[in-house]
Parts: sequence; structure tokens; C-alpha cells
Amino acid sequence: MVRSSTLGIGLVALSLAAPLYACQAKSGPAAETGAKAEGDAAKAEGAEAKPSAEEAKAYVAEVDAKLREVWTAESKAQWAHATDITDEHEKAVAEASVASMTYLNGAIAGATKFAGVEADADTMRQLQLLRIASSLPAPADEQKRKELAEVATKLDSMYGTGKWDCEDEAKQDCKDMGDAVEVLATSDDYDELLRAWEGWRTISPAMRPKYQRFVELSNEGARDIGFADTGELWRSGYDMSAAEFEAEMERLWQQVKPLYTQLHCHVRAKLAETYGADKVPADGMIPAHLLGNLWAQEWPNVYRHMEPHPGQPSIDVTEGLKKAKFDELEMVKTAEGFFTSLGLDPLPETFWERSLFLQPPDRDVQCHASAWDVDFNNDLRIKMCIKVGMEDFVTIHHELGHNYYYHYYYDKPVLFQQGAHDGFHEGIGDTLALSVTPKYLVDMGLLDEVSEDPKAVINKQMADGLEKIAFLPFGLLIDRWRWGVFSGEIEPAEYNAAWWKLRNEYQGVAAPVERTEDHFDPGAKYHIPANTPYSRYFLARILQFQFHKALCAAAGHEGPLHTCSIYGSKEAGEKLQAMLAMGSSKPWPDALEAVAGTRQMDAGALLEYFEPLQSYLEEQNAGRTCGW
Ligand code: X8Z
Ligand code: ZN
Repeated sequence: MVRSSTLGIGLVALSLAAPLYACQAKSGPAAETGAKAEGDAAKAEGAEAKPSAEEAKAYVAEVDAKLREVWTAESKAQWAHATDITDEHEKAVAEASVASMTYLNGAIAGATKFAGVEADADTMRQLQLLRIASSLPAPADEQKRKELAEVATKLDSMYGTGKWDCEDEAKQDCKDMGDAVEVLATSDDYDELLRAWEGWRTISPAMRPKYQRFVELSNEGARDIGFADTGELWRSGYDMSAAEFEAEMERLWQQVKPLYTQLHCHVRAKLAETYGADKVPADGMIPAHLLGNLWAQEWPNVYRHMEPHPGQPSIDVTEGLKKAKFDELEMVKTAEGFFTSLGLDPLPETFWERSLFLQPPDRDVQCHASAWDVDFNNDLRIKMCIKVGMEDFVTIHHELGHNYYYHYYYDKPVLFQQGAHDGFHEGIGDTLALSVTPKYLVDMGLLDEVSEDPKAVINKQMADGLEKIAFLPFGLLIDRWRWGVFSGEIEPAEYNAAWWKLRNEYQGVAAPVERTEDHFDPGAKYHIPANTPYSRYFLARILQFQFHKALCAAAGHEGPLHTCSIYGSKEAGEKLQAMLAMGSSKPWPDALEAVAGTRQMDAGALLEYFEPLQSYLEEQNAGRTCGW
């Protein structure tokens, strides 16, 4: 589904359900809910006649057909809304969401009668996946379910229509997210940056009471199906227990934290040269509006302040794209060309007819990029407000990665139409983008020349590190905040303070002006109002280097990992395709093993890729005190 706010599965990568095939049933406190009550009744019946394996199989087939129907209806409504945000479309989404939630709740309850039945592996797995199919669990109570669908849809609309600084009441001349993104990416003026940063955050305080209610209602839904809260449901989607998953995230973070600390140290020192030590303290945190990104999540836009070796051939693809007069369509075609070079299929004609590539001038759309299979049957689309430049060129590869996943598993049961886990889904397009090397860009006519000079290598590594390494703590902390919010450890009265505490602690990034509980800064980040789980992006940052290394080996690459491009390798394409085609039909370690020959996620390949940058940063940071 398209939005995480509703179901979980399928269509849009961004909002899919957390697939939790955890087998351990946790009985929650909501004993008198419909789901539990029906489950008990089923058990009582079961004492008389345990259903057969064939009955389980037939039940799963019936659920598959009906889920497709309700999710497709919901997805169509969501597409209409995301590409034209109106009250009418919002109402249609809420109605379709209620219908799909109602069906899913009933299906989960109905499945409890098969507890203890030993059916074939595919049936058993679908029964497991059913319970965790939605990242927005809905209460058994009908009124509350309706309220949840409405509040979730409203939050999504509020983000998509967020504007400020309007000059007239008709809201014609306002600033919107695209304006703020542009200022943050290009300006060096401290005060102008601050105005854009604060301006965007005026759209979210109104979300706060709705978000609070949203948390209460979805937690009730989670308890109704036996989870302690929605956060536990999300953490249960990784073929291990929720507690094991938490430990796994921490283990991976500890692997990469020293490299992040080195990058932070250097970036802070260079920004202090640009803005002054009074603005960027030598041993403190970096003000959040100086990092080239509205959320300070990825920092490649500040490359210009820290180019290691000026005088090397340009790696500025934005300039290259503009010089070559690329438009949005050529950018998408070029990205598709990368996938087809690996032997993967061209995108279907309907993709080109139905996608939305540009922000329309006459209506509100949800500009946050997303990829869809609207009918779970190869109706592939992307929705993006593409701006010509490197950032969106990479994002297009990212989105097409989702589309290719959809494409290779759409013949599977709908509950298998997900990534091996959600981090796999997020990592596919990024894996290919790692092969968008200077040499490839020269071949595409987007850069003038390529240099083997170690100095040029360091420049490229710096640009990559600002995107990939900088993101890691951000990718981790978003759900640490939400896990706390859902569990109640973070109370509504401290939503904003807790947010900044995490941003301080993990990123070493600080709010540039005082923030209070009159603000609601989490709401200014898409995935919070859209209810899209975020750990997936952290995992994807790690996994994409593991995938890259494995595909490079398949392509016969020799030499350092950062010099590899799999462009044109049919061998790499075959491996990738085999993994995509598995969907979520098997536990994710099976999928990882199929592509990388290992069953463990590991940041070793990321660290290997960045070895040259790590040495450079250590040299640069000698004599500096790192950390904050
Ligand atoms: O949301 C996205 C994609 C859609 S799944 C554009 N990403 C995260 C973000 O923008 O916050 C990709 C990187 C992280
Ligand atoms: Zn994505």
C-alpha cells in the first residue's frame, strides 16, 4: 500500500507494512477485543475439529484474493490523493482505508483457528505475514478504526499541502517545501538558511494533537492483535524477535559510528571556516540548517565547502545534467537504462503514461518521492517532483529499484509481494546508484573527464560519504523516537524535547534556535505524518554496500570496491533478479545468502568502500578534538 499510514503491504515502497513474520505470538492485554474473542472461539471449536492443512491453504488463497481487492481499491484512492490533494480525495482514501483495515482485522482473527496446523511452507509463511501485514494496525472498535483512518489521512495531507509566508488568503504565493529544500541546498547565508529552516517547521505544530491521537489509536490496534504497541509490531518484521532486532540495529550502528564521528569532526571544522567559530563551535554540535538539507539527513550539498582537492576534474553532475540539457524524462530513461544494461526488463509502457514526474503548477501533490504498483499486477509508477540535478538523479534510481522489485515478484501471492525485509526494498536502487561512477557519467556525457589521480578519488569519496555516512545516525534515530513514542516512554509533553535529544546524541546536530513544546519538529519530516517506518533506510544504507560488493564479484570486478561499476553486467543482473523474484516468500537471510553468500547483515563492505576517505579524515582530524 501506498501509504504506510494504512496498510502495510505492497504498493508503495514507502508505506508498506512492516512484515513481521515473527512466530512468537505475544498475547497483549486487549483480551476482549474482537480479534482475541474470535480467536478464543476458534480455539474452542478447534478442540472439536482441528482444521486440515488443505483448509489452511484454501483460507490463505481466499485471503490473497480479497486482500488484493481491498488493497488495490485503497491504492487507487491513494494515488488519486497523492497526485491531487483535495478534501474529496482525502475522504475517499479514508473510506478505502477503513474497508481494508476492517477486512485485514477479520482475516487476522480468522487465521487464529489455524494455530498448530501444519500446512505447506508457503501457506504457513503467509499466515505469519498476515498478522504483520500493516504498519498501521487498526482497533477492533469500528468507530475508532474510522477515526484512525481519518486522522492518518489528514496528517498525510497536512504534510503534502504545507505552506507558509503566503501573501494572500487564497494561498497563491506561498513558500512550499520545494522552496525551502532549494534554499537549504544552495545558500551560504546563515540568516536566509535559518528563515527557510524555521519556515518549513511552521507547518507541523498543528499536527501535534492529531499525531498524539494517532499514536493512541494505532497502539490500540497493535494490542488487539497481540503486540505491546505499534513499535513492537514494526520491530517484529525481521524474522527475529523484536528485542533481537533492536540489538541488531545497535550492533550495526556500533560498526559505523567511528567513521561517522570522523566525518562529523571534519565537516564541523570546515563549516566553522565558512560560518565562523561563533556559529559552529569547535567541540560542539553542528547547527541543523548548515548541512545543505532541510532535515540535515544527507549532506552532499555542502561538498563545495569541503572539496578536498580543488583543481581535479569536476564531479558536479548537476552541472553536467544541466549542460547536457537533460530534462526529467531523460533522467528517468537514463536510470532505466542502467537496469536494462544488467539484462532486466524495460519498464512497461504504462509506467511512462501513468507516472507523475513533475510538480504540477495548479494543484497540491505529495512531492515526497514514491514508487507504486497500484494493482499488485505490474501497474508500475513513480510520483516525484523531479528537479534536474544529482540529488534527484540518485532518487530516481532509488525509486526504480522499488519498481523493479515489484516487477519481479508481482506473480506471487500478495503477502509475498514485499522485500525480503523492508531494508532490502529500500536498498536496491541505491545499490545500482553506487555504480554510477565518474567513468559511467563520462560515458553518458554527463561529466567531461575522469581522473585516476588519488586526489580525484578522495573528492568522489567525500561526495559519497556526505551522502551515505552522514545519513546513518539519522536513519537510526527516527524510529528510536517513534519506538519511544509508541511505547509511552516518550510522553506527548516531551515529543519535541525527546526528538532533539536524539538528534543531539546520535547526529551531533543541534537546533539553530530554541525549540519548545509549541513546536512539533518530527512532523516536518515526511515519514512521521505518513507513518512510514524508518529503520528500513538505515538497514538499506548498510545492505547496499553488501549487495554492491557481491554483485561486483559476480561482474568479475577486480580492485578496490569504490572503483567498481556493475553497469552492463548480465551476471550481476541475474543474481539481483533472482533475489528480487523471491519477494518475502522466504526469511530474509535466505535472500541475502542468494545474493551475497552470507546470512548476516554487516557493515564491513561499507567500511571497505570508504577506506580511502577514512584515511583522509583521520589525517585531517589529527590535532582536532572530535565528538560533541
Ligand atoms: O523516503 C525516501 C525515498 C522514498 S522510499 C525517497 N528516502 C528516505 C528519505 O527521503 O528520508 C530515501 C532515503 C531516505
Ligand atoms: Zn524508497
